Amino acid sequence: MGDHTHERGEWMLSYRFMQMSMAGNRDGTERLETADVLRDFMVAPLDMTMTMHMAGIMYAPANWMTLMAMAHWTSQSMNHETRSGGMFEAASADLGDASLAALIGLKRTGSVRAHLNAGVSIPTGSIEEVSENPMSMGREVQLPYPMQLGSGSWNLRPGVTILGMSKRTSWGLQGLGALRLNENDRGYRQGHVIEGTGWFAVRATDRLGAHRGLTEVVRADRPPLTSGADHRTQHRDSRFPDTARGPRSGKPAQIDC
Ligand SMILES: [Cu+2]
Repeated sequence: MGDHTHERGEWMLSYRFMQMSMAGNRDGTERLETADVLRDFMVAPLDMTMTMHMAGIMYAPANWMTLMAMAHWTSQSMNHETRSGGMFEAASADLGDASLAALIGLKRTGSVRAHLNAGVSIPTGSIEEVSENPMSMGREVQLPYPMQLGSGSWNLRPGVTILGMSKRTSWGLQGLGALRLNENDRGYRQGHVIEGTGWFAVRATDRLGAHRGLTEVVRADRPPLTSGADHRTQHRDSRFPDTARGPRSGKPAQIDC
């Protein structure tokens, strides 16, 4: 997000699609069997899939400043197993938190460039997602943290991006934070996030290149909710490498005017 800037007067519309799936539970770096989780909790999460559609608009009012607005729509579902052996699925889908940012050019010429990311995210995503589960006796109850669609808080998104380019290759490094400014109206605040991303691309044609990224997210999280393993604060802390590989369009579904 916010990995490039524009020249004065340029517009860009973008659409990105992301799909993610994960499975299993860990204690620290150690893998846990579902039975291990169910020894301590009434419910164990099994796997989760998430689909995200992201739309963005960028405009540069000056060469040194690019403005950006982004919104996304998320759909996610998680399978669970209960201590008594029952299975159930929880799902949620709607808008997530929107964001606004200004990208301020620090070094705008030469083969290595840099800009600051000054952003804010707006709590447009729901934190009121509910559903029935086998223990709720027909009542709809609050879904666990990872199934909520927004943070519920206003967040600062400060960051810095460094870009390098030559004729056939380009690379970038970006550090981006999410600092949660307020406790949300359900009485919790998500953990602050620090994300580091690096990428390297070789240009095969003008439009297509290979891309490899690494993201590290550090979270310090939230208060316990109820009896499920994914409702607990300390079980949502993470620090993980997230690698993406594959062809990436140099200009992803965008219209420049
Ligand atoms: Cu752009």
